[in-house]
Amino acid sequence: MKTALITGVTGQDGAYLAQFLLGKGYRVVGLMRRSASSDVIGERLRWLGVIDDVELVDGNLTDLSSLMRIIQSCNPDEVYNLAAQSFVASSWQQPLLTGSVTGLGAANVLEALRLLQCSARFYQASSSEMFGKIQQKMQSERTPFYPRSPYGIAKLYAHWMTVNYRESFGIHASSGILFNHESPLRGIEFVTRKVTDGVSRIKLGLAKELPLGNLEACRDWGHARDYVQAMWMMLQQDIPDDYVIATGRTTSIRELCRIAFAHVGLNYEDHVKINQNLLRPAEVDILLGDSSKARTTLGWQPKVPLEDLIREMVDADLVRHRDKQRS
Ligand code: NDP
Ligand code: GDR
Repeated sequence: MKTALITGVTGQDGAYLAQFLLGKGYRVVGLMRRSASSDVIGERLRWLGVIDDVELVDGNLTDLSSLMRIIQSCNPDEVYNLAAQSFVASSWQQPLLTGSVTGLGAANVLEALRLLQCSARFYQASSSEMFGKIQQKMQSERTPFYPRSPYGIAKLYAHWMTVNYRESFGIHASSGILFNHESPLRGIEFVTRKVTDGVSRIKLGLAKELPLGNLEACRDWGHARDYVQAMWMMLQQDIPDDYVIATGRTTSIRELCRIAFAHVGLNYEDHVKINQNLLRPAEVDILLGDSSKARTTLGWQPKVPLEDLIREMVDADLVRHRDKQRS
């Protein structure tokens, strides 16, 4: 039985990846940071029905000693580094923390593997935010980076550390440059979930308006369940490498709103209100990924179209709010 260690196991991707690896017969160890709200922190793992099957261990990405102890005791075959301060907007409010966790945190995991001479394969959760102010119409592994936020800059550091440790120390380290991926388990602060939650509250008469920022930004959105499979596929390759994971279709926030509101018979223009405070100091206007390398080499492809993803998210939020109303 293979052992996988997942940092960020309580997040959206961590939960889906844990479920996927358990399904493949892995022993899954999840690094969880201590929280005063420990009753809600495993909510996503609970939602997927896997919380009792994951071995949760106490640690923090900023604490090298905790990482070393955990790696030593669980002796993983694969390490997936998904933990991060992952909300771009917050990275301007907490730039140093974002650098410590999202950037240096990845270096801590790589250092722990190196110091312990652990031969585990390593996955780094890199991001399309590294492309930022795009230098090519479609972004691939060969597109130059131009990050536009402290988050994007921290991810770029972590990405190059992954490449560097692969080249310097022969670590089987791969970096997945994933474009936006969403699901009913997406954090409520991200725009897709904010919209689907807002739509369901408006539909149920719990709210009238939905405040949003820039409606013209475009993103390449896929389903998180499809994307965690790509992470695993990368670590099954003999040779570690970097891969863009994306759908190849880009859609505006405005169109996202139209689809989500229309699903419950509403017109977004009656409810969406622009709030200038939600605009970002520097925006990533458009992202569009070219994942042909992953499609050819890994045999990966996205399965869920955006319309189905948004409908699934709205339906899940309707159920959540109806359940809350009943209790
Ligand atoms: P989430 O924000 O849902 O999850 C982040 C996870 O990191 C949570 O489990 C969180 O724990 C944990 N974490 C935060 N700080 C620390 C810390 N100091 N020590 C240990 N754990 C910590 O992110 P996603 O699941 O959406 O994304 C997973 C990874 O992929 C992230 O690195 C993200 O930046 C990256 N990424 C995501 C994309 C997306 O579209 N979703 C696209 C490209 C990259 P807690 O529950 O305690 O907060
Ligand atoms: P992003 O995701 O920054 O792409 O990072 P987010 O959903 O936060 O923003 C996407 C776009 O929507 C615009 N927007 C708003 N965003 C939020 N959150 N709230 C709003 O009210 C709002 N109105 C408009 C934003 O300006 C932006 O253009 C996500 C994260 O998961 C990162 O961790 C990951 O690396 C990247 O995706 C790829």
